Parts: sequence; C-alpha cells; structure tokens
Amino acid sequence: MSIITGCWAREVLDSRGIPTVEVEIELNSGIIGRAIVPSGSSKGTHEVLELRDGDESRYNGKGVLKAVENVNSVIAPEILELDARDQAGLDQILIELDGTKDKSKLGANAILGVSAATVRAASIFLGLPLYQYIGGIGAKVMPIPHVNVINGGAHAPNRLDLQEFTLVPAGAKSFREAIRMSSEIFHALKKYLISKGHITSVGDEGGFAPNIASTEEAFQALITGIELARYIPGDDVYVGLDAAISDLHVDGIYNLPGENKKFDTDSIIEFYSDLLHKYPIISIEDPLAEDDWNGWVKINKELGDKVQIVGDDIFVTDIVRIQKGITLGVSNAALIKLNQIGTVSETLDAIELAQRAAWGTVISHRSGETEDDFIADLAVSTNTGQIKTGSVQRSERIVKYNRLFRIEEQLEGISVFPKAKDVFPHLKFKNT
Ligand code: 2PG
Ligand code: MG
Repeated sequence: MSIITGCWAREVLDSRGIPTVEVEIELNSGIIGRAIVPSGSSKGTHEVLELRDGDESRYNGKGVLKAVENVNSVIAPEILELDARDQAGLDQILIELDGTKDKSKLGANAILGVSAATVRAASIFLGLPLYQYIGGIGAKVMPIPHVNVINGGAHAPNRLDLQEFTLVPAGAKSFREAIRMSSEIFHALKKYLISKGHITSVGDEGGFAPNIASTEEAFQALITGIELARYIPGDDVYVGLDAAISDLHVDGIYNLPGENKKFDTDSIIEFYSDLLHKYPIISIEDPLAEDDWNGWVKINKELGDKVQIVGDDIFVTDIVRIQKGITLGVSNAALIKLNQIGTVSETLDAIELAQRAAWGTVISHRSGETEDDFIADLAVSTNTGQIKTGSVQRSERIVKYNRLFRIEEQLEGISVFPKAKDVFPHLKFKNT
C-alpha cells in the first residue's frame, strides 16, 4: 500500500517570486506527499546544481521547466513500483540516475523534490508526524531558533556588508517562549529604527534592512531592541551573525565596501574577536571564505571555545567536506541545508557525521523559501537543537515556527527545550 504509483512536478514560485520545483508522489493507497524545493541567493560554489532553464524569454532565464521535465520523464518511470518507505533505496536510485558529482544532469532541485515528497508520502501512509517518521521515538529536542532580524549582504539592497544579524533566545524555557521573546524584540527594534529615522522595510528573510553600513551599528541596534523589550542581552537572549563572507573574498582579501574596510585572514579574525568582546555573540557562521581552510583552522583555534563557529559554504552539507573539516579542526558546527546536497538521506548522513564529532548542527532555510515546512520537522527529528529560519514575519518563515508550535504541543511532557550549555557545550557561560 506504500507503493509509488505516481510522481509528477510543476513549476511554482518561491518567496522572492522566482520559480522553483514542487513534486507530488502518489502511493497506491491514494495518499499524496508533496514537497517544494527552496533556493538560495548567496550560494556556496561547492553546492550541487540547481537546474534553471536559462531561457531569457521566461522569468529572466530562471524558469525550472527542464527540472520539472526531468522529474516527469526521467525520474518518474524509474521509481514507480518502489516502496516509499525505502528512502535510502530511492535516494540511491536518484543519485545513480543522475550520475554526476554535483547532480547537474537532472538538477538537484528535481532530485530533492522527489526525495522529500517521498518522505512525506511515507509518513502520511504510516500515520506518523514527519518528525517521528524520520526520527522515531527519540525525536524530542525542540530547536533554539536563530532569528534573523537585520538583513544585509546579498539579502538586502542596503550598505550592510554582512548578511544576517540574529537573535538567539537561548535563555527561553520553551520554543513557544523563544519565539514570543523574538517577536517582542523584533517590534521593539522596529520602533527604535523608526525613532532613528530608518526605513523599516525588510530583506529577503524578513529582517529589517536599514541603510546602515557598520557591523557594530547593527549589533548595537540588536542589543537596544533586546533591552527595550526588557530582556537581558547575554542571558535571556544572545546575538549571532552569518557573515556569508565568501562573496566578499577576492584574491585573498576580505573586502567590506559598505564600511570601507579591507582585511587579510589574520586581521578579519581580530575583527571578529573584537566583536566578541563587545557583544554577547553566541554563534558566527561563515566568518571566512569557503576555501580559506587554513584561516578556518586558525579562527577555530583562537575563538572556537568562545563562540559557535558554523560552516555553511565551506561544508555545503557534504560529508566529504565535513569530514575534512573535522579532521583539520576548522569549526565546531555545521549548517545543514537539504538543497545543498540534494537528497534527504545524504542530509541525514551529514547531520549524523557532524553530531558524532560533537559539533553543533543548525538546520537552515534558504533565502528563497515557500510554504513548505519540512525543515521544522527535520530539526526535531534529528535533535539538532538549533534552527535558522528567518525573521518573525513573512509567512514562508512563520510556517516553520507555527509548525514547531504544533510539534511542541504534540510532544507535551516529552519534548525538551535545550539549555544554552547543552546545545553549545564547548562555550563558557556566565551562569553555569
Ligand atoms: C545562508 C542562507 C540562508 P542563502 O547563507 O545561510 O540564510 O542564505 O539561502 O541565500 O544562501
Ligand atoms: Mg550562511
């Protein structure tokens, strides 16, 4: 009854108004599982390939009709009659059918759509919530959110060089409380920005995009927002950063044009170290470029016991790159994005590898998101304890939070909202 009898795709839009792939998998019981693939703007160069048509007469070349056709004509005939519960087997078929290292033949967007929709169909068939189908009875840790309230970099047309300034409400008692605190701070921050004469329009991930240039000014605004909402920075709520700096690294130089600063690897590490002294920063993602491995070894040595250092572009959810990172000691955490690697099974392998190394793992959205809330369940199923899914506004971000509210309610008496010291075990906290 969980035999795949139908598989089809269509072109739909993401939150930026750019096409993406939606896939539906039908089982012989009549059940349909659906998934929509997200899409990034500040992509790592080592990510698998997102197949776009390149036909300038449609959507400025960004249509995904080729990927849709690959699902309908190439993938579908190969997976009909398979049991949807055999996720590993199905993902292996998808990988082999493509046959390239970067999934460029069929497109990782085509492949991930099929992979994720199959997980959904199987979970519905078994009558299990998605997080329980993936994680079993051990799935119970609610994630501490990294809430992105100031957007810069590739996500906003302002002068801020660095991409994401986040609230990390690690002092909350529950997920529900963590989001309430973040929302209250978001609205306090809005009032503060208005009082300073800033516009309060938002960037791609729903965080404010004030036209400020300085990294420090952004952190100061965050701290002010936390205080105005009557929370204690560095106790109730920490702050975090995704520098997403690969794009700003040219010929060995880190160039921050907005604040008119240039750094080499050593001096940018000092720049971060200085920020850590001034602000209660709990997590820094992509502080260095995706191929600056030596720099990463150095920053992890110098700052890895003071802050979570998260690799995104450097690892791209790829076990080969994560293993290299573990061996060299380049960070203490990995960002996890399904569409960087292209199947659910490979994503689970990446999470497991990082967790075995006692690394932090942060399940992440993309800047181009949709109403698909898959990552909310993924975070709970793998007990990562951390999720990054944008601001506390815009429905493509909120669906993930709302899904997590429901999960926390379902798991009443069972779920755990972790303490900061449990999720960031390598850091030293004042109150522990
Ligand atoms: C990132 C992501 C998500 P994008 O850099 O972590 O916030 O951005 O999806 O644009 O790559
Ligand atoms: Mg990133």
